Amino acid sequence: NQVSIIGVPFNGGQPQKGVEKGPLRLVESGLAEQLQELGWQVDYEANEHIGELRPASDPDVMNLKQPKFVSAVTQNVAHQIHERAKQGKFVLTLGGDHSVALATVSGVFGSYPNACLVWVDAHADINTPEATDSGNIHGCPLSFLMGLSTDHPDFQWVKPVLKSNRLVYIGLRDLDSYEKKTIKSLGIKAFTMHHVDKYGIGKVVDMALDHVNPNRDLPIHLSFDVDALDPSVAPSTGTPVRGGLTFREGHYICEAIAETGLLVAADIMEVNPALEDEAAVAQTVQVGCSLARCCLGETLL
Ligand code: DIR
Ligand code: MN
Ligand code: MN
Ligand code: MN
Repeated sequence: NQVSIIGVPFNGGQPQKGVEKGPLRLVESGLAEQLQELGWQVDYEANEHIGELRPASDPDVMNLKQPKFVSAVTQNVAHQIHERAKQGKFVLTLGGDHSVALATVSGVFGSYPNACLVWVDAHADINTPEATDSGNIHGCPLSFLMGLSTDHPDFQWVKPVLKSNRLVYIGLRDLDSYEKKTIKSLGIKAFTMHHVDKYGIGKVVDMALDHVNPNRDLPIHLSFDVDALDPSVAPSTGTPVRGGLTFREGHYICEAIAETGLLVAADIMEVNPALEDEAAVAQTVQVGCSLARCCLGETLL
């Protein structure tokens, strides 16, 4: 079994520096070796030069900040991911900010058009270029991938690969009003932290998979923003929100999805080694690595 680690050292989807250092920190802490230990053949693309795709001029378009830079990087990485997935490799993408999901979902669904997407995040990341308050594209990738934002000139390459019944959220607790309206009007299944409290994580993951993958026969892509975890578990991230998933709840999601045997791609996003002290960074990096290992079967017997 082969896994391609795709590092995407990119921060252009949000304003804080440092998230571009996430992938290298995860790899330097031994992730590739850990996956080899689990029996995987590992290759690694660091994408050290994607910063060179930054255009000389990149003014806001509609409300979006740095649209040309985000578009160029994500289109480039989407092709890499598409190629790896087409070869039957498990694609493990390390962010970078969550705008990089434009690349991961485009690449994975290009190879697996019938896949479903489990989005684990404090945020819904479904703002449109008109609706976004922040203008940060890491809050918008799902609107492009679902075809809700078709008129932005810089993102014409993004195909509406994702249907509303193939997306499920877990961990939400910080939504913009436009995002709430969209989730409701499209009938997107969303398990907020309220549902995790009410039902427990075991039942939530069962219900989530029952919704997007009722016969357990479709490929699964997991996109995990580490800010879904409580800030006491993953402190070094750009937009922490209190009241998040515990260490075990986060890991349980990865384990239970790995256990289906249907997981074909996973994203570990928004680890920012420039935020908080070195102990917090080390803790966040460790958690990122262990989530990735769980996705690749570490805790399966
Ligand atoms: C907010 C925050 N909804 C935005 N989004 C974040 O900027 O659109 N996503 N932090 O990860
Ligand atoms: Mn392609
Ligand atoms: Mn996110
Ligand atoms: Mn988030």
